[in-house]
Amino acid sequence: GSGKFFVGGNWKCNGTKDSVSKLVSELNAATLEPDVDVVVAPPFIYIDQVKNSLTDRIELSAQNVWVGKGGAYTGEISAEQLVDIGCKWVILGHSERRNIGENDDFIGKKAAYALSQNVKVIACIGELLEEREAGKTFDVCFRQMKAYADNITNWTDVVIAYEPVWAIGTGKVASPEQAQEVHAAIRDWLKTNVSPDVASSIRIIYGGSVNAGNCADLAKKEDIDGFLVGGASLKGPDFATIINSVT
Ligand code: G2H
Repeated sequence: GSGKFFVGGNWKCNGTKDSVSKLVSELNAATLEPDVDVVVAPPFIYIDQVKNSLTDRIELSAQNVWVGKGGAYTGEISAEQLVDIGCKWVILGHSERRNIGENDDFIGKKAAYALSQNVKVIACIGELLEEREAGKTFDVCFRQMKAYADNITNWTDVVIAYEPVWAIGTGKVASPEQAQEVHAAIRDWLKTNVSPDVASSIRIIYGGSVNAGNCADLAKKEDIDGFLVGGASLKGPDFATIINSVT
């Protein structure tokens, strides 16, 4: 793989002040491999609580961000506000947001603006089941990659998350071979369409039903540089097992 292993916990729209406090305690108590970048993404409303109680060993991510500078945008949160509270990352292009109307171009613009404010980006891509069955997996992933590439000039602060939609929250994890095949194709696409340097240095992480039991085999694959974890990131010990699956 490329660079340091990267594991993100996407808490999605889950939690209460109490459950968040319990999860933070579990994470603070866990022994984590030093050579792994670890990020958790709580719902916006709990980011500040987590930031103020979680070990600095783990960085904070948002699950979404506004496309430009803040202002009269009811219900939105700006990149400047993420910076203000010490939130260093944002997940963009998740299928659960594409599914409610965010398109490639809007996501690309969000990535560009976040990066301009020094908010790092976990850029998600991935095909639907019917797209995979129609043999369009690479077409879809490359189209989504192109929208990022049309907007991103500096890839240093970008991690790509390949999340096949059929594997998200379904318990149907991609096989290590299925994931590896797409990761290698994405890296190859970057080599041709962005640069060999970016292709070899960028982290490409896998997401979709990763758990404490299936992470080790996935982590062995050459082009899998980490994970974006949903359900299993809500359990401290399981999330720690996934983080420690690198070795
Ligand atoms: C995919 C993943 C985290 P889960 O969405 O982004 O969720 O691990 O629950 O499939």
